[in-house]
Amino acid sequence: MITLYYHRGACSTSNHFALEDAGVAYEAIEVHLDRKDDPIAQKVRKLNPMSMTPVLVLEDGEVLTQNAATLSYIADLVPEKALLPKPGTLARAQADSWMAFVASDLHPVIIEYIYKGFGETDAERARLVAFYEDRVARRLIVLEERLAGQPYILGSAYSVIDGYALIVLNWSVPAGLSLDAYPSIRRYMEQIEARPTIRKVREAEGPIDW
Ligand SMILES: N[C@@H](CCC(=O)N[C@@H](CS)C(=O)NCC(=O)O)C(=O)O
Repeated sequence: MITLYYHRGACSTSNHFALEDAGVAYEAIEVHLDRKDDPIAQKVRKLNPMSMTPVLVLEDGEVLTQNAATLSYIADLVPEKALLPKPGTLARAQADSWMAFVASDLHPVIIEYIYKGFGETDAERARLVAFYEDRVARRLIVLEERLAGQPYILGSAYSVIDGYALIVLNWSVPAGLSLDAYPSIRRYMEQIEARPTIRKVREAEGPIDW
């Protein structure tokens, strides 16, 4: 059985979605990495010295980290579910490109957006707000345009990339980032949140305390 160590509402929850969609046998264990003496946190820190989730422990004890790898691995366990296009195809290369967009562009800029308030003077804060507004908007406009003409990032079918994008977009709430200018993104988030597998995972993990 695969074991997932996750933090509720963090990017690791997208792996919880993927395991549920894949329908494989798994155990999902919540970890609070900020709790120094917690035995599960200590174990996860050993498994991933960067002290981050997701951490997957595979049936043979092999450890796999990094969303782009863990999500692809889970999708490829069940090719019949088409949670990603077949490896080695151009469609898969395009999917990898969108996975990288979510992991390397969208994920960090929404986290960074929180820093916009860090300036010590009004002028510095205004400069940071303009800087981070521009950085995040450049990514969100790309996603908005993509979703204006199709329901999911890869087209008409849901993929593990969408579950990851949902989690990252959810952070707009604690980041204080308004998505009002992005109606297709808002529609997309509601649509994914309503999927039975996503709802099942949300219920299993419990409410998120932003
Ligand atoms: N590049 C990593 C990023 C993982 C990541 O950002 N994990 C966050 C949760 S979303 C985390 O564990 N943060 C804890 C920390 O930074 O201390 C990946 O794709 O797996």
